[in-house]
Amino acid sequence: MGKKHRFETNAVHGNYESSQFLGSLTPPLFQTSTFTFDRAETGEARFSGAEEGMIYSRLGNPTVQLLEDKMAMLEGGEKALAFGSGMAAVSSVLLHFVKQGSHVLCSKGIYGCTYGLLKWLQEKLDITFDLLDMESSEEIEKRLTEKTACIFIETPINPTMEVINLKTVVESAKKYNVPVVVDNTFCSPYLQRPIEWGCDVVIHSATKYIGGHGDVIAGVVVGKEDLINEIARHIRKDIGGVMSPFDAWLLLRGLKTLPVRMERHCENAMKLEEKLIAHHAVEEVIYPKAESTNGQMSGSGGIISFKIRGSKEEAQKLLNSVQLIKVAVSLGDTETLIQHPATMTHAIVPEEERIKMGITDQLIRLSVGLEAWDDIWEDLEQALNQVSLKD
Ligand code: LCS
Repeated sequence: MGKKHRFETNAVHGNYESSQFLGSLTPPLFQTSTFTFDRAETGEARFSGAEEGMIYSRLGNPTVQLLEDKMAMLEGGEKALAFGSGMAAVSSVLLHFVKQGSHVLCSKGIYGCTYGLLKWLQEKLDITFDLLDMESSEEIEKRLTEKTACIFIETPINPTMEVINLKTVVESAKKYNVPVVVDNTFCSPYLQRPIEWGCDVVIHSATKYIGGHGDVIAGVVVGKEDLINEIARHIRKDIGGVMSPFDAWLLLRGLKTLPVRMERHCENAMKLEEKLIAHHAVEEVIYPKAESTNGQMSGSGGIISFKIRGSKEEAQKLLNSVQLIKVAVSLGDTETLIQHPATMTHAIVPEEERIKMGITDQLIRLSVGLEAWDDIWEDLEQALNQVSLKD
C-alpha cells in the first residue's frame, strides 16, 4: 500500500489486499479447522518453522490473521492476537506476566470477571493484587514491589467511568520497569490508543465496540511482536482460547464502521447526559469528558453511568419500566442496553470491595445505542418518572 492513511480509512481497508484473495472485495472467510500439506515434508517444514504457512486453525487462520493485522494497525501496535472472548484475552495476558507469588497493581475498579480471575489466581498461585485510584505517581510508586508483574488498568473503569491518566502511570511504571496493560474495551482504538501513551499491552473485549452488533463473543490483545509471539506460542496454542474464523469475519465487518458508530454513540450519549442531569430522579451522572483527559481520549464515549435517588428497589423498578431500551449486560451494541452493576456485572465482587469501587445499589449503567437519541430519552424519561412515583 505504501501511503499512510488516516484511522477511518484504515478501519475500512486495513492491511487487506484484495489481489491476494482472487479480488474478493471483502475479506474471505476461511471456515476450516485444518490445512492440507501437499507432501509430508511440507508438514514437517511447517511444524519446525522452516517454512511459513497454515497448519491448523488453533495455531493460526487467514481470516483471524486479517483481523489481527487490522487491530494491530488501528491500535498502533506491532502485532495482535485474537481470542475466543475478552476474558480469554485478559487471562492469557495475566498468565503471561504472573508466576507464583507475583503482585498485580490494578486500577481502583476492574470488570467483575477480571476481579474474579485475580481472586482465583490468588488461591491457586498465591498472587496478590491491589486496587488503587492511581491519581499520583507517589501513590503508584509506593505500591510497586519487586514482585509486581504488571500494572493492569481499565480506563474509563467499568462501570464507574473513572478515567486513569495513562501518562502518570507509564512514567512511574517505566522507572521500575513494570509493564502496563490497558483494557481499552470502553473506548475502542477510535477514542483512545494506549500504546501511543507508552503502555505495553492493550486488551479488548471485542464483543463490545469492535464487533458493535451484539452477535460475537471475542477478545484481542495488542503489543510488541516478541510478547505477542510468546503469548501465541505458550498460552493461546496450549490453553486454546482461540477465536473462530467466522467471528473474526464478523469483527472485520464491524471494524469498517467503527469510526462512524463511535461518533454516533458519543453524540447520543452527550445529549442524554444533559437530559439525565436535569431529571429529578437522578442524583448524579458520571460521564467523563474527553476535554478533561489531556488528549488521552478523543471523544467521551457511549457509556453513561448514573445514580438514581433511591436504592436497589428503585434501580430495579427503573429496569423493569424501560420498553425500547433493553435490560442486558454487555455494551457497545447498536441497541441501547441498561444494567444494574451491583447485582449483575459486578455481583461477583464482595459488597465491601464493590462499595470501595463506587458500585452502590443506586448505580445504573447505560450503554447508549445508535437509535434516535430522542426515542432513547423518551423511553428512559418515562421509566425514570415511574421510579419517582410512590406505589
Ligand atoms: N474487559 C472489560 C472492560 C469488560 O467490560 C468485559 C466484559 C471483559 C473484559 C470480558 O469480555 P468478554 O469475555 O465478555 O468478551 N464486560 C461485560 C459487561 O460489562 N457486561 O457484560 C460483559
